[in-house]
Amino acid sequence: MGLLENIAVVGQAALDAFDQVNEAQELEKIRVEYLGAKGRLTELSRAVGSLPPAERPQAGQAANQALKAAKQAYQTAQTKLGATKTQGVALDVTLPGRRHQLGREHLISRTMTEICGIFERLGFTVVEGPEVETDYYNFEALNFPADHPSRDMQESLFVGDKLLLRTHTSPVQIRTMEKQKPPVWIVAPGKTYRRDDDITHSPMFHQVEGLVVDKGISMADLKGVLSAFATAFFSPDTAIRLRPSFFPFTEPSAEVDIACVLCGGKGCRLCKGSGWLELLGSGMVDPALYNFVGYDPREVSGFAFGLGVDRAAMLKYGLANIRHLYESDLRFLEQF
Ligand code: FA5
Repeated sequence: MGLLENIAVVGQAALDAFDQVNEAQELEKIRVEYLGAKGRLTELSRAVGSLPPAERPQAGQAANQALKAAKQAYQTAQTKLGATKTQGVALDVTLPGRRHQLGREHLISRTMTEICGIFERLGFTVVEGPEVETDYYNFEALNFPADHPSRDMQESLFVGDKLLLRTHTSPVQIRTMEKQKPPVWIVAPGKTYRRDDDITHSPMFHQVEGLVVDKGISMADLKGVLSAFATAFFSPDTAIRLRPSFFPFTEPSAEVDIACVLCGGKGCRLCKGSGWLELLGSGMVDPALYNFVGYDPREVSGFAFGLGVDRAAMLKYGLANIRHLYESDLRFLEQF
């Protein structure tokens, strides 16, 4: 067999071998056999130099072509084996599964749901109102006259002329009474906004408003309902007290305190020695409000309250700083 013929035969054998190989170690062996320093194709192309000058160009060209084709076939085989290897890993059914981490309700949402659930069991219905509110519903119809200093109690964030981010959930009282005749037993949860920012006050926070308007409602009903709430939410022996206060839309008004969750009323650092912690604002609905919604104050009476959800969560879970609730730090959130 002449050199030219030899190159053709060995070249084809190399191509076939690279085409059929299906294992990386085998591929390396074939590479060494044909393309290594002493490989069969390498030796053949080296032999071209010992041919008579007239035969060299043709044999040289054939040897180069065979080498090039074999190298290409080698690369193709390498890629094919690499891809199969990756595919094998992806399909390895013996590997342990990856566990998906389950999320959970944020502490605020959970507290809100829990609070509303307690009131629903007491016969209240849950309603909602807008977070961007008009001056009329946030203040005027709640008996805050324009330019009255009582508006200063709430650090309002205005977003337009007579349009603001609601400072409390009390506007839902008016919106509900406009739509519905007594009896009314509602709670209204939602976000509220004030220009406040310290360890117990956040610019965005949450309230649950409560409103009852019915025949013969008295302050005893207010105290009974809020006492039932406090014992269900905190613990069965939680005492409450009503402390005189002022809100333009309730008369009389009362702050409701609960016995300190840490010392039970004896006096400690948390309650600053008083034995009590402030929980919410409340009072008997001021009859002036009934004029805005067309109720007859001789027929019905009612009470209302506004509970800080963030405050309730802080008291229940012993949180020292309200900002923990809004920093999205999983190390904090995953504790609850
Ligand atoms: C009110 O907002 C009245 N609308 C409550 C009310 C409703 C009274 C119905 C009478 C009848 P006050 O401004 O006190 O009241 O806020 C109520 C509660 O919201 C506070 O006790 C406190 O728990 C919470 N709160 C107020 N401002 C903030 C704040 N910046 N960050 C977190 N909680 C707050």
